[in-house]
Amino acid sequence: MKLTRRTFLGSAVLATLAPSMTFAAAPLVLGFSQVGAESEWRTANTVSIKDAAKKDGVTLKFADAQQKQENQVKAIRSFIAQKVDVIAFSPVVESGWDTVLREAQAAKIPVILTDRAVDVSDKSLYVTFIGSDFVEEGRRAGRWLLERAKKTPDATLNIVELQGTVGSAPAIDRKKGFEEVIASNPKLKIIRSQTGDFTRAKGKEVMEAFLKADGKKINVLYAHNDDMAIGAIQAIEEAGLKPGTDITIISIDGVKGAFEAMMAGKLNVTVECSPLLGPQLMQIARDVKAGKPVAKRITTEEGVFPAEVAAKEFPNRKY
Ligand code: GYE
Repeated sequence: MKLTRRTFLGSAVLATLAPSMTFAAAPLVLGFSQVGAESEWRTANTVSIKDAAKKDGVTLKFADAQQKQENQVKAIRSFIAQKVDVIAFSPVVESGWDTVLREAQAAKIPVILTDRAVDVSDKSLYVTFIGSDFVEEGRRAGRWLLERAKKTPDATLNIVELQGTVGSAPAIDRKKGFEEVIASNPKLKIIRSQTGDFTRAKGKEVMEAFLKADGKKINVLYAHNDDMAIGAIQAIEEAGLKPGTDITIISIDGVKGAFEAMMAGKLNVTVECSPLLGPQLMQIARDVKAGKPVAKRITTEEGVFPAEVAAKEFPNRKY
């Protein structure tokens, strides 16, 4: 009797366990090292990744590097030690990744780059790079200015530039694309260029220094992201000038704050850069885990939004 009962119970337990053991695959474990929380763009990017992981049942191990490469290297090493299925990260700067990426490769953990690129000679160190074409964003900013300059063909336009984080892919590429395009008009001159580290506080601080040095000579501000432009707008107002009128302002990202500034007449144009990479990242991570081939480069589709369309577009903005 006892035996039979045990056997019966045992098989009942087995019967309930068996389907889950056989059919439900273990959730994918994804280690993600984020740059930091330096901008509105970054906050939206983090939300997109966390939401997509939740929705897809992916176990996300999320680490914020506070804009420091050494923290990202530590996070990647800890993901390797934890034997996650896939590692993804948004590299704060382009160079200096070879060693840690080789460690991930030796541990047979695939690496996905999101948002920013790395500069490594061995491209097999990562499976794919999902993100924007930053050189093209810089060109779009430059093309908008070329058009605008046609209104004042005889005037020299003195440009000040607020660069993103030194050594980061978006700072290098947005500078390059912009310079490439404006080179066709010798009246467009970059008179000062300095980093504002992609933050409002630094954008304001550096713009104050630009204004102190050149004041009314400045005709155009090109900021590598909206947050720095918003910080600079404050500096311009505090200096008694009208942002968007006395100084034409061009920036990149297309966050809500930029649309609000455009609607207030203080920002002239924003070039879109989408932070909503979460759903795509989860899909690719699953494909990679399943051994499916993935494209080496997945480029985000983006537009340009001048102030004239800001009010109409604002309700459609998702970040
Ligand atoms: O433009 C900026 C952020 O890497 C594309 O980083 C991203 C940039 C974005 O801090 O706002």
